[in-house]
This record gives sequence, structure tokens and C-alpha cells, in this order.
Amino acid sequence: MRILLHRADGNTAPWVADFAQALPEAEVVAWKEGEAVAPCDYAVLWSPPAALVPELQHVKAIFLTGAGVDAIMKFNDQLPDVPIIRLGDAGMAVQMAEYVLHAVLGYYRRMPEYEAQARRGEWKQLPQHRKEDFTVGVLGTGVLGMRVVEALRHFGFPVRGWSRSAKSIEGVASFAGMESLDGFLAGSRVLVNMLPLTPETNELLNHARLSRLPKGAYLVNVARGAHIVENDLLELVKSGHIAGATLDVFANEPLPAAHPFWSEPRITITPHVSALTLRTESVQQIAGKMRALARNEPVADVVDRQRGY
Ligand code: NDP
Ligand code: OXD
Repeated sequence: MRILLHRADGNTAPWVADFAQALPEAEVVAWKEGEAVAPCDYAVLWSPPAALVPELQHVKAIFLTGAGVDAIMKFNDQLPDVPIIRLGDAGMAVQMAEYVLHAVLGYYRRMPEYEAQARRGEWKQLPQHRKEDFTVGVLGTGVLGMRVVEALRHFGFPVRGWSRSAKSIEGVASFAGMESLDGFLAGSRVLVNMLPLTPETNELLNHARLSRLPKGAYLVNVARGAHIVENDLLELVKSGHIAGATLDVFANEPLPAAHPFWSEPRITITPHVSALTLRTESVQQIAGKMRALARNEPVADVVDRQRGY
């Protein structure tokens, strides 16, 4: 078995070593631009450069070392008709739950306000928010979104979820489809974005939709920057309609130094770290799926190329 490996960060050695341990029979070839590669059975990559795409013509499956598939789907019509298999959790779901809970609890317990007071040396107790006024709306109740929903429920937040297909999730008000989006937004005091980036969800959160959120709402975006029209968000934060935003992802990453988000105190910025790929878990999961494919068994987490996620 030959595996073609690409890492955007160039840090291939530990991945090659882990695959060698998990699949001793495999030869792992790290892709280098300009170097010829003998045909491989599988590719393991996440955000491939265009120059790598022709090398994928002979593989039997493409494995992604991430959960999002937008970076490969932009080459969809150049890819062979083989399964594209994303990571299914592999340690990312609990990280997402930690990140989102941290942000939601911070807003609920008024931490940004207390931090601002502390900087002014001001000792003042603010009225506590009530959970019943703090409904959290989760856009996308998939592999990662469901773990976030569970964590929010555990802390007693009223939760609503929005998905493409209708769902019944215990204790969660479920909304499905575009026609239900405005109503979903109107009742979400905190909006958490966990959608995949597809042509339907690109720039979904524009001025009109973000304005549907109740005044004083909060936004947490851990999915993709392109889901949000950034200038529209900035305007709504400056007007106070949106009281605060925690953003892990941006239309352009790294976020450019001159971007106005950096100087807006009500926007918290992290550098795309809400759920990191864990190498050991990921290699184990991918190696297991390669073995299953070799036995002609079905594997989970195959991307629906029609739907785009
Ligand atoms: P899934 O594919 O498992 O779930 C996607 C969810 O979004 C599903 O509930 C799906 O609905 C819903 N959805 C998709 N399209 C639409 C639509 N047009 N209208 C309504 N709902 C829609 O994704 P994951 O939960 O695994 O991951 C979500 C995203 O998180 C990834 O795509 C990635 O972009 C991002 N991510 C970010 C990371 C970071 O560090 N910042 C790390 C990992 C992932 P249905 O259930 O009906 O199919
Ligand atoms: C992913 C990501 O999609 O890291 O896995 O953003």
C-alpha cells in the first residue's frame, strides 16, 4: 500500500512515523512540489495546493486530516470519482465543546464587563443573567455541533439547533431549512456557527440575517470566516445590536494586521484553534478506515459530494 501525504505546515516526519507504526505494510510518500510521485493507493491531506491535485488521479480514496471539506471541494470537478473521507471527531468534538462553552459561559456570567470594570479598578456587582433569557442557537448539528449541543444542555442552557434535514433531538428546539432560519435567529441570544462552508452557507450571516438576532445578542464563529459578511458584523457590533463576538475563523487567515476586528474590543479573536487536529487519534482513525476499505467494508464520514459536506 502506498500513501501520498501532504501537510501544509511541512511537518511531515511525525505523520510518516505514526503511519509507519499503524500500517507497517504501507509506504508513506511525503509530497514535494516538482518531485515525480509513483501512483499511490490513498492520499492523506487537508488543504492541498493546486499542483498536488493531478497526483490524485489514481488514488482509491482521499482522506482529510480535518473535519471541514471546503478546501478540497473547491477542486471537486478535478478529483477522481473516489470517496473523500473527512475526520469524524477524532478528538475534535470535545475541543469544540470546550471552546464554545468557554465563550458562552463568559458572556452569560458577564466576564467581558467584569474584565472592563477591573481594568478601571471598579468594584460593582452586575445583575445576573437568567438562563431562560440565554437561549443558544447552534447552526449545524453535525458531528461537532452535536457535542456542543450536549455540553450546553449539561449546563442548563435552552438550546435550539438548525440543520438542513429535520431532526428530533431530546431537549432541543430543532429548526430545519432556510425557511425556518429567521425564526431560529430571532430566538437565539447567543448564535454559535458550526456549519460547513458550501455555496448555500457562504456569506449566510449577512446584515439582514444578523439583524434578526435579538438586540444584545452574542456570536461565536468556529466554522469558517466566509460564513459571515465581516463588515456587516462589524457594523452591528459597533451599533451595539451585537454585544460581542468570539471569532476563531476569518475570511482571510491569518487575519491581516490592518483588519478592523483587531481594534474592536467587543470582538475576541483566536487563530483557528477551536478544534485542532490531533495526530495520534487522526492517524489511528484513518489507518482503521484504510484497513476497512481494503476488506471492502463501508467506512464512516464519507463526504457527500453533491451536498458539498
Ligand atoms: P458536519 O458535516 O458533521 O455537520 C454539518 C451540519 O450543518 C449538519 O447538521 C448539516 O445539516 C448542517 N448544514 C449543512 N448545510 C446546511 C444548510 N444549507 N442549511 C442548514 N444546515 C446545514 O460538520 P461538523 O460538525 O463535523 O463540522 C462543522 C464545521 O466545523 C466544519 O465544516 C468546519 O468548517 C468547522 N471546523 C472548524 C474547526 C476549527 O478549528 N475552527 C475545526 C473543525 C471543524 P444535516 O444534519 O441536515 O446534514
Ligand atoms: C477543520 C479545521 O475543518 O481545522 O478540521 O478547520
